Amino acid sequence: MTTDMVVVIPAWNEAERLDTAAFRGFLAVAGGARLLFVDDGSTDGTRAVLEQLRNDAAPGRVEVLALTANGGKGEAVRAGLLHALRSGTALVGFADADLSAPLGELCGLQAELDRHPEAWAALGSRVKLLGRHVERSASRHYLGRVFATAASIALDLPVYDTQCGLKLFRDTPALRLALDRPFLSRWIFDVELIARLAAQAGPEVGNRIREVPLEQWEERGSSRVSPAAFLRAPIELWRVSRMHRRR
Ligand SMILES: Nc1nc2c(ncn2[C@@H]2O[C@H](COP(=O)(O)OP(=O)(O)OP(=O)(O)O)[C@@H](O)[C@H]2O)c(=O)[nH]1
Ligand SMILES: [Mg+2]
Repeated sequence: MTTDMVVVIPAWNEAERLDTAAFRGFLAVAGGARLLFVDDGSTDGTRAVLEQLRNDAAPGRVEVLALTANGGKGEAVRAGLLHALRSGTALVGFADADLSAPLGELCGLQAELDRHPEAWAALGSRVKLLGRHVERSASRHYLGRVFATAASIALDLPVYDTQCGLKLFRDTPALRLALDRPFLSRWIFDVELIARLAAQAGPEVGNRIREVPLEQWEERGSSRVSPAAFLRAPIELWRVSRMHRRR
């Protein structure tokens, strides 16, 4: 794996479930890749757990960005990606703190970017294929598929899984432009990010944004998406698609 990668991990009240051993294991095998945790205004012991992880790691391998107020996953990821880009890195990605997708899956995403030098982004995709280990409860799988299909129609793009929590990007002017203003929504920011990149890619979109089926994805614990956020998602999707079509 390249040494020139920063992985942003948004963390909101993750003290109980954060698998620090797994993060240490990743750092041990991942060359010089760095982890940037964004504490999204947690009110539990997340900050202390993250600072301990940082202090135990080799200098510079783990950084903690602490946001004073909870702003939602989208803004936490955006703040982290911008911070990482400012620090200078060839590749920047994000992953969920629950490690539903093990960080080793980043190898597959990086290999895809290596194979396709013209690509801006490699998006993990949770496809239940024989021989892969993609485990989600039936309800989350089917609700997720309904939303993903609606998102694909809204974007007018054959994208299979907009919401997968593992994504990797090259540092490009397109990415920087896509991150230069806040997202409209807390939970479907992935759709907005893809829309912003797609608008810049035009007919080249399939070469610029590539999806990679993950080898492994395992649902961890209960979802943090509140019922209210779930009900808001169709309205947010409509707003995003309206803005996307206007561009
Ligand atoms: N729920 C929630 N998560 C946040 C927030 N800010 C950052 N996060 C982080 O966003 C990531 C996604 O949260 P998860 O609880 O894994 O989401 P989930 O419901 O399991 O979603 P899937 O795993 O995609 O099915 C985690 O790393 C959270 O810590 C926030 O305000 N609310
Ligand atoms: Mg999760």
